[in-house]
Amino acid sequence: MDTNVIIAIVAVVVIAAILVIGGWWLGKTRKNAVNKSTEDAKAAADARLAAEAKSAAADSSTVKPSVDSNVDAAEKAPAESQQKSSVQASSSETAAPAPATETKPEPVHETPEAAGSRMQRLKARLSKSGNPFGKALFNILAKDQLSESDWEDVEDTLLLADVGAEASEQLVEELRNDARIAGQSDPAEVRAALRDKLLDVVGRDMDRRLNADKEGANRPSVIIMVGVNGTGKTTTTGKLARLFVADGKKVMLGAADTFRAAAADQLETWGAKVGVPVVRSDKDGADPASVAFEASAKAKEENADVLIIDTAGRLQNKANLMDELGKIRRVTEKNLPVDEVLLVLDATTGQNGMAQAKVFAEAIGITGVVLSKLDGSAKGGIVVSVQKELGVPVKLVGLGEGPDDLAPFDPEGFVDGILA
Ligand SMILES: Nc1nc2c(ncn2[C@@H]2O[C@H](COP(=O)(O)OP(=O)(O)O)[C@@H](O)[C@H]2O)c(=O)[nH]1
Ligand SMILES: [Mg+2]
Repeated sequence: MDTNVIIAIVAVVVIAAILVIGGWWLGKTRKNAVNKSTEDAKAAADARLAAEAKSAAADSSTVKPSVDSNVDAAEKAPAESQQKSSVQASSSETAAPAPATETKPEPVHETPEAAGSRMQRLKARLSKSGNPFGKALFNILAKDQLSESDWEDVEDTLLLADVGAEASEQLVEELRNDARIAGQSDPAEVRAALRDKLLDVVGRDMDRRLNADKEGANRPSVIIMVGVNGTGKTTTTGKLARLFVADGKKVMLGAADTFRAAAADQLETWGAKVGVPVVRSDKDGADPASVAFEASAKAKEENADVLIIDTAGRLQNKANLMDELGKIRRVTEKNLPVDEVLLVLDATTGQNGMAQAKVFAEAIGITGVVLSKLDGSAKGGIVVSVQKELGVPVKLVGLGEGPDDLAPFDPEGFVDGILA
């Protein structure tokens, strides 16, 4: 064989060997590098998961951190995370002595807003809502020269706001004769004159206290709520219970609207929030008078300060109504005297609502009016007409659907609200 050929073969073999060995060595180092970076990444991930688990344990001893990381973290740092959760658990035990899982927790009752600040809110809400008849009156009266047609506008504004024909005429007459308005034309004086006259017509000196709040009231003092379906009786019963609770009184409710179990449920929800018991029947269509009887017996036995009985308003005619309400009243009076019958009237229904209200007033005899939904009404003048026509004061006003949106009616707050 030629020497050159031999040298070439050897060279090829040597190069091949170098390539094989080099490749093996390179592969090995790369694998090492990959392994190392995998391990680094794993270590970093473990550390992160452990940290997450720790902070989750710090946030809450009962809520679990996300499922997978929980397993890893428990492996990585079991002692630490367990220690942390047991500290959390014990500290939460000291904060709330009844653990949710073992004994039934005491329900946390809401603290209703006291009566005082509610009227302030009424004022603010009236001035914001579409109840602008006071403002409209002021804008007309503050003009320099009042023509006949301006005075007609004043009267129309009053009628539109449901002040009622008789009261509107009287008010216009008095405004025309007031020197502060006729004599022109300091706006502050015009406003003061209008405020005075409106206060007179709304009735600044009526006794608007609930009978239950008067000295020498019966104890338990019984209130029956009546009114057309949908006016807000049940809602008002719930809100009124809160007002009494805010005043430190022991309250009980009777669900004598037995047309649907849902009505009693609605009342129970209100009662539960402030810890007031509700006497009810579970049967749809049960005798409302028997619920009233049981409720009054229970209120007497448990020495409640106030019992409020919610009734239904779904009655076809006056005879029907007199029958049912009369019976509720009679059976209640076997246990306790009835101190108050409150008629709930929806302010947004205006004169239509008034006609129905009169039927209720005749059927049972009322001692006061709750004007509900005054927040959504431009007809605030109904305060004036309802008092004139039914002969009883507006005692409370509903200002919205919120639990504390019921306030004792305060004529000054009301007049300032509609003039603002
Ligand atoms: N905006 C407003 N809604 C009210 C007021 N009072 C009651 N409502 C709403 O009127 C509806 C009927 O109330 P409800 O108490 O069931 O009437 P009931 O049939 O007379 O018992 C409900 O949607 C209440 O939230 C109020 O003062 N303002
Ligand atoms: Mg109801």
